[in-house]
Amino acid sequence: MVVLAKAELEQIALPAAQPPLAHVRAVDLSAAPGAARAAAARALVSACEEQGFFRVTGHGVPLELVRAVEAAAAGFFALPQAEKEAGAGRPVGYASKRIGTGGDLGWIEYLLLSVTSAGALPAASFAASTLPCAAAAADGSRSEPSCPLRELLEEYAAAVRRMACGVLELMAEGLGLGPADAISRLVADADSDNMLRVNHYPPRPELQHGSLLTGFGEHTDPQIISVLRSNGTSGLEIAARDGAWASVPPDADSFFINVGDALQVLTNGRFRSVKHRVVVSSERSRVSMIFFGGPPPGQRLAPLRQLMGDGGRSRYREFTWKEYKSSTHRGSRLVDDRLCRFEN
Ligand code: GA4
Repeated sequence: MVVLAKAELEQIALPAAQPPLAHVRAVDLSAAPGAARAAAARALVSACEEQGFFRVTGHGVPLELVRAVEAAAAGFFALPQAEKEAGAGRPVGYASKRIGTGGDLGWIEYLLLSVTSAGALPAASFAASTLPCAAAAADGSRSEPSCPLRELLEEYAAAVRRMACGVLELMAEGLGLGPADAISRLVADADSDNMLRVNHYPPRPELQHGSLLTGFGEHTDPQIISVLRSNGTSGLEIAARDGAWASVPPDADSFFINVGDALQVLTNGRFRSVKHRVVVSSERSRVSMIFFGGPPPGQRLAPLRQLMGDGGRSRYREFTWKEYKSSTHRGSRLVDDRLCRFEN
């Protein structure tokens, strides 16, 4: 349950609903090699240039798996608060209403988890009873009992990571990069810093001040790519390059892809990370799951040489992912422009 004081509710009240996004580009990941795949690769590149955002169809992630994870996650969020809080942790674990360390609040509770290379979530990501069924293993005397939510999240993370790599391979093709894994290897590496976030936005409370609430405030994702899925409930909004906000129509079958800051750097600003936020206006709970594909901590980030052109100038100074990540987590507010500190 998310409980906010009146002053906190006022802080996250939003004035108005935004118009629906006129067109969300769709990219078919299952397009057959040849002309259809080349067209999909071009559509992907245009979408990244224009909006930093698109949806993928033909993604190969079984929808039964997705629905099973969503149902298990809803079961977790329905647990008594004390049980969920027992697994509270920073930066990974369960948390409610507080996002990051800069004082951001939202009408949200969530699980934030690290994903290991095989797509599995290490036990270390789950403080003893973060997940309902992990508690039984806390005495260490027995082998861990089966935990449906953990198992489903592992399976889901593995499937979505594979899909994210497929998207990045198609992207490399569209950008004319060789080798095919020029970008995807950064997310597929054994040390890649991938994360999974499961968000629960409870239905909007009765409000005296304004009728909308911020679920997750405006920000860009620091990673290379984010793969987002929600349970067919509205709330996601993205900002166009001119700053106008639009709501993304819910889609229960596709996955949405966000360009992150690190991809903006790799493409020397050709792709721009998309500003987005979540607004809570619905009578229905929204559950969303986001896979964040980040590079290994020591990975140097700089524009890919093949995208610089002759005599091209890098818009960013070189830095490591570890450097960027620690600068983004050090008390920064969601809304902050974090990349500007790394511009040349
Ligand atoms: C946004 C993307 C991911 O959810 C996240 C978030 C992180 C957090 O929740 O701790 C951050 C946010 C995100 C960007 C700026 C900093 C860090 C909260 C915040 C204020 C896990 C991430 O990597 O960056």
